[in-house]
Amino acid sequence: MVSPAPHRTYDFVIAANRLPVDRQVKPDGTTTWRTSPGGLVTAMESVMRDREAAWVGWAGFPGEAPQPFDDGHLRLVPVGLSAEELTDYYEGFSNGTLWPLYHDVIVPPTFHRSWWNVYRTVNQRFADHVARVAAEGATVWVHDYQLQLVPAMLRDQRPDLRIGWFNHIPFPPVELFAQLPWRARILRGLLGADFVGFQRPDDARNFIRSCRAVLGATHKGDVVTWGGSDDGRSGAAPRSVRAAAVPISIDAQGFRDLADSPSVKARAQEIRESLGEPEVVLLGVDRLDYTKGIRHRLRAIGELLADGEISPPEVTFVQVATPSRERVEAYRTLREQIEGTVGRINGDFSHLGDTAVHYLHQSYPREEMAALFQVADVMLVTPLRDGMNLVAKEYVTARHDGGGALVLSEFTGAAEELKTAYLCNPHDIAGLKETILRAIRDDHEEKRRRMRSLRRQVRTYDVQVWAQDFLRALEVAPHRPPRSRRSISPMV
Ligand code: GDG
Repeated sequence: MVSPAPHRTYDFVIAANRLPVDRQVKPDGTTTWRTSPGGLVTAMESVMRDREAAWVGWAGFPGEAPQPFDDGHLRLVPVGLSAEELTDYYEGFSNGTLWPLYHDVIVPPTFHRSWWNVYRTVNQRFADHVARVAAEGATVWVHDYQLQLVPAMLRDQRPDLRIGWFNHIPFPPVELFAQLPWRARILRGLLGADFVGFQRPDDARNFIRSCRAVLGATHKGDVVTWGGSDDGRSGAAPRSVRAAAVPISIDAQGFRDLADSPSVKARAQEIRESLGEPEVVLLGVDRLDYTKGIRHRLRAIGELLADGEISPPEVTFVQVATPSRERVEAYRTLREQIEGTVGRINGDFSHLGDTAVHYLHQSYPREEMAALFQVADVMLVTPLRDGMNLVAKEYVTARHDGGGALVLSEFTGAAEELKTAYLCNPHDIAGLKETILRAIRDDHEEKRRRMRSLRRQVRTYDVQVWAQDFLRALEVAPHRPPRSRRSISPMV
């Protein structure tokens, strides 16, 4: 990785909270960067092939930002964040305010003016970095809820840019969004974009309704028109922004190749043996997050064990709960609750050598994930709310042998596409238990039929298609306001 001449600008710029690389510090103190494997990097590779691109993001550690550097064709531009800024902007406003508010207030969101102030400062810093590296007329793709003010902050400095924003998480109904003390500022921030993309049509509709109710914007179909400016002055030239669903997916071919490799297949066999060759392996894989419905899932499993419907060693449940946001209070409480429940279930239903619930609070390499998916006869994806849920798509892709069964919550973005999964409402514990039993007991042919259709869906609409669709939508997004149809009085 070499640092080229300064002041270069790029036709395509990505802004995301994190850079797609991790810093490695060697024993001798020197540092190198390793590309973090992930869907977003692969997706971006497919749309960056023919153009010089820059990626603006936090480097993953507090303090001064390292100098920009190149990784192949990609220019990486680190944004510096102090430890205090990380506490207020990332753990605070992003994960303590926005995350719960945008996920149906499963836990109560916390509102602190000091967090909001730092969120604004950090968003401005991201916008300034993008403004410096973007070439005249460049395309800028801003990602996710951490950077909702960036589109307008960028538009102010660089009206020449074509700006898109994609929300990886749900956008809440206006009845919930309206709780946010800074609701109007967030919407004005997003309306600096030309195109805003969401996981589900309902998210796009929620956004449009919020623009109408909170700002008094007008809309025609999926195009919102609003005539104010970021600081609330009226009289600025009206802008039109299109809001639509462009659901994210996975690198299906890459994941299939990984799952198909001899080492992953051998590892899958090894895992099955180490579990004692059960007849049925149930699996859950989630970041340890209250949105993922792990407690509801454990409740259903505990009751199925108590009812005698399932029991080890024939049936065993493996739950991987990847450590996440451990400095945020709600996550620490959740971990205690889950670990208490797993302990109780195992105390009541495990026997020496036969464990009812294998609970793993660890992070694993992707190869291990692919092997675990192949071991799972029934995959339990039961979030209370989830923007998409890539685990569901990875699971069906890993099961290229045609086996397996997917139990999927209706409250995931994935449920919009994966319609032949065993769909469930995770709040309905009786219904969830029945669905799990059906997924275990249905005949082989019925399961294969369902999995075939799920695999086809993920193979056809993969992450490369997603990225191309997003950029196409951004390219054709309107410049001029159409004649508006409906307008109502704003809330503020
Ligand atoms: C947000 C939205 C949306 C998990 N544990 C390990 C590991 N993982 C991988 C999974 C999957 C990814 O992390 C998790 O993706 P999800 O989609 O399930 O969830 P979020 O992290 O909440 O992501 C979500 C997504 O953005 C994309 O737009 O789908 O709704 O909340 O790829 O396999 N990977 C490895 N080790 C682990 O221990 N290597």
